[in-house]
Amino acid sequence: MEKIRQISNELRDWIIDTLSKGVSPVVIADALIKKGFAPRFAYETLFRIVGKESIVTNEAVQEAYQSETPPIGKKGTVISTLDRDIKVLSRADKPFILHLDNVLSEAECDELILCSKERLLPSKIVDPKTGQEVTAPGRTSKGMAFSVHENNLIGKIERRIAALTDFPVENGEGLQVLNYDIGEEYKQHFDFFPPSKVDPEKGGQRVGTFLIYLNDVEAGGETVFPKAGISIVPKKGSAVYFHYGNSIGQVDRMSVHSSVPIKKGEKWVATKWIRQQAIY
Ligand code: PD2
Ligand code: ZN
Repeated sequence: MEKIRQISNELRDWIIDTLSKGVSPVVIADALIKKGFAPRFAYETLFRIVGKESIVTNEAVQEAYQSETPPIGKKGTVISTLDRDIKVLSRADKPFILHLDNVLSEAECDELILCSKERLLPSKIVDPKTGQEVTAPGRTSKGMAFSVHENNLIGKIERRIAALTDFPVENGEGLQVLNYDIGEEYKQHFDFFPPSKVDPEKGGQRVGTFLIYLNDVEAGGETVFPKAGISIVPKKGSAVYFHYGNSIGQVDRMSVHSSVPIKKGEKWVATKWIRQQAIY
């Protein structure tokens, strides 16, 4: 039987995780060989990971992510914007996740829902092979996108997000509104683009996501970061900012996340994806 000579990113993450729990590299190499890996490849891969060298995976080659605290993480526990003081509820550093209260007023949440209701369509994902947007069984919500500064409300929210994150409005994609009904979800994914699909002419890679909860959900619908052990319960007007792109162009695979199925009620969120540079 042909021996395996490439590992997936998931398997590489598993190896790193297992090594960090103190399991000996020899035990892990044995496990890989039992799974059908060529022995020499299994050992070389492990030595590279232990020595923090880059290894060939079936996606892209990347050194271990060097985490950096984004500007929003250096602002203390109450962050002032032009028109609002915003309280930090909790934070994690690796991956970087900041949970914020009171980012939008109740009236702003209601107005966003009202403006987007008539424009909802089935949500799409970026196909990692083609870079094209396609519908997928892992993302069952409906959604729509506003254009940048489409109206006064959108402009006000964009300026608030820019003041909070220190990323200019021009680095932000159009604000998206998503609506999940009972059973609807967004399975585990990354928000950054597959590195080979990054367009340097259009702002480059995504580096952070600003996600605002527009309503309270009766049951389910949490945003879950399994590698951080964090689950954010939607609360009207609150938000979560997670940062996964550093200044040397690496992306943080610890930022993997999902929106779990709605059990009761419905869920509305607004998402702003932020790029390395200005998009337009
Ligand atoms: O709706 C959410 O909680 C959620 C979770 C994960 C949204 C996204 N990702 C997204 O829009 O990328
Ligand atoms: Zn996401």
